[in-house]
Amino acid sequence: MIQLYTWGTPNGKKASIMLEEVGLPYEVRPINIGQGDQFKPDYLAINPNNKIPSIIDTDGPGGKPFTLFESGALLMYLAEKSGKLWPMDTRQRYTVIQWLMFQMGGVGPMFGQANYFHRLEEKVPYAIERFKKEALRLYGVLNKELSQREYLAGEYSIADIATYPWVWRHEMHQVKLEDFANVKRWYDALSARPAVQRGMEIPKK
Ligand SMILES: N[C@@H](CCC(=O)N[C@@H](CS)C(=O)NCC(=O)O)C(=O)O
Repeated sequence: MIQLYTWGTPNGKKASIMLEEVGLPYEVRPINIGQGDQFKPDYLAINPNNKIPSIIDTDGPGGKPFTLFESGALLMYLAEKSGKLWPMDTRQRYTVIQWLMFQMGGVGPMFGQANYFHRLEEKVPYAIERFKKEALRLYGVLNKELSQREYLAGEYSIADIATYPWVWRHEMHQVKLEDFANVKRWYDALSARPAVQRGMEIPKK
């Protein structure tokens, strides 16, 4: 059984979409980051970085419990454990990892900052401009790549799962998906997947 520590934000939804896609049994442990649950000692023992998501696999490697944080690592672990969405071919696997790292190092942090500064009451025009510009640049990269392939790494993969919940927040960082036709086509295709729909509803209210 996988215990999933999560909340209703993009990084949390990556993990629940993945668990729904691969069909591993899991139970949800909500960590209300708005109320500071992530700073409680019990949770810091699981994730010293005080962020969601994290998992405990009660039946981890060697049949022993395994604790893991960082959403990218979670996706790789769950792919490897389930044997799904994890290409055996080295080129394909590293292409998936490349786009996953692009999400972890670029899309997530930049869209996150864009969201933060757009919503901040005390407006900081330089920061709004900087992160909006970088978000638009990243949408441009995604759009160009998705003009050549159906999914980021060719086949549907954990790179798509990692990127989708951040694009789901496009209105928050004030990006019109209509301006990025290939991203929109890809976004609509993922939105139509039943596992993505179920994963996006976690944690249930
Ligand atoms: N690199 C981390 C980022 C996780 C992250 O930023 N989580 C946010 C929610 S999307 C969080 O828990 N924030 C609470 C806090 O910073 O106190 C990952 O991908 O797991």
